[in-house]
Amino acid sequence: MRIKENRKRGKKMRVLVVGGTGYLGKRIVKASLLEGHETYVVQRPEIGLDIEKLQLLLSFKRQGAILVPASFSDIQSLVDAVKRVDVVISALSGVHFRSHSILLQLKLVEAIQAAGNIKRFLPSEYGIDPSRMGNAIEQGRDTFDQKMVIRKAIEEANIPFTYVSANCFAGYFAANLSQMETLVPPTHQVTVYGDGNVKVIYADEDDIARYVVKAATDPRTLNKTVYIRPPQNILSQRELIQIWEKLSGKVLEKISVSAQDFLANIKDLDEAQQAGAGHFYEIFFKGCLTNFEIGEGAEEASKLFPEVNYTTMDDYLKIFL
Ligand code: NDP
Ligand code: GO6
Repeated sequence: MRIKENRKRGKKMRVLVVGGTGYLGKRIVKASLLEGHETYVVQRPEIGLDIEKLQLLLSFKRQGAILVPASFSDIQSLVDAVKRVDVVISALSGVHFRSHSILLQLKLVEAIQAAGNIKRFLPSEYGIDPSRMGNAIEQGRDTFDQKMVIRKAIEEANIPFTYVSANCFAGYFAANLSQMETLVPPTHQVTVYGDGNVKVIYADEDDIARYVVKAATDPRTLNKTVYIRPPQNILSQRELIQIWEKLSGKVLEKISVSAQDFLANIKDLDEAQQAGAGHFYEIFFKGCLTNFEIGEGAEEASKLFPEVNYTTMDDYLKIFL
């Protein structure tokens, strides 16, 4: 029903999701179907015997998505896929933790340029705004540098774009009260970064996906950056901890770590964790998510799309009770 209503509003677009079986990508596919867009999802032959990915793709198909065979080792297959749609949303993997995506994304940009028909491209960003990270510490810098390489390729090819800065995914940063190397709330002690009063921004991944799809098809976001800053989710780490303490009825022991000690401890971590720690440092000590105003050439998602009833961290954390 909802899908039909949206179609009647006449905003129907053909949307291709690349990386559609990934952590964020699957949510983008669902959000696109919910918006009533004709939703295309890349099906890579390389998934081979990955039955979970295949089953997910088939469930998308059952919900009305169109599966498009394409491979990053066959640029023509990407061009053919891109030619079938108006909008391309990339949700390819980030650099650390999983697999290296910069070369893949550059191939995608090349295919979009060759196809010449795309009205909007969203590269896989969805985090810290890489254009503001010129002074980031060495650990984790790659993430930003590589995303800037992709931006440059997009802009040089004159491809219409939207960049989405989604801030902290709740699953990686809120569920754990912003603790590293765990994804669930701590039960006794919590590490507090510095004084714990630096403002950060958390967002539920399903909400992020909805904002992404809306931004991808909205004329107001053409060639702009969209920041996802839901007002109630702009919180300090201490405020987040307080929300959990109130919900759980238990007070946690707070152990404060200074910037100096945090940096010193990074050196003992493996490479992926070092990158993660570098990101935590920029977010929780340097305040990179909130130390600027959204100015000219940018928009804020919850203002643009007030119809999205975003999840507050109070509601988000209830699942862990
Ligand atoms: P995933 O690691 O889940 O990967 C997404 C997709 O990338 C996969 O499903 C796959 O597509 C594709 N992919 C991975 N490796 C290859 C390969 N070798 N060849 C072809 N395709 C490949 O990504 P995430 O959802 O975790 O990340 C998406 C974006 O979100 C990234 O830009 C990341 O930086 C950002 N992010 C931001 C966070 C935040 O807190 N702000 C947290 C986590 C990520 P297929 O579906 O075709 O198999
Ligand atoms: C998420 C993480 C969580 C790392 C971004 C190590 C790009 C971004 C907010 O993949 O490294 O424990 O902006 O021990 O622009 C990872 C990365 C978070 C998850 C950050 C990310 C955030 C990527 C960890 C950990 C929970």
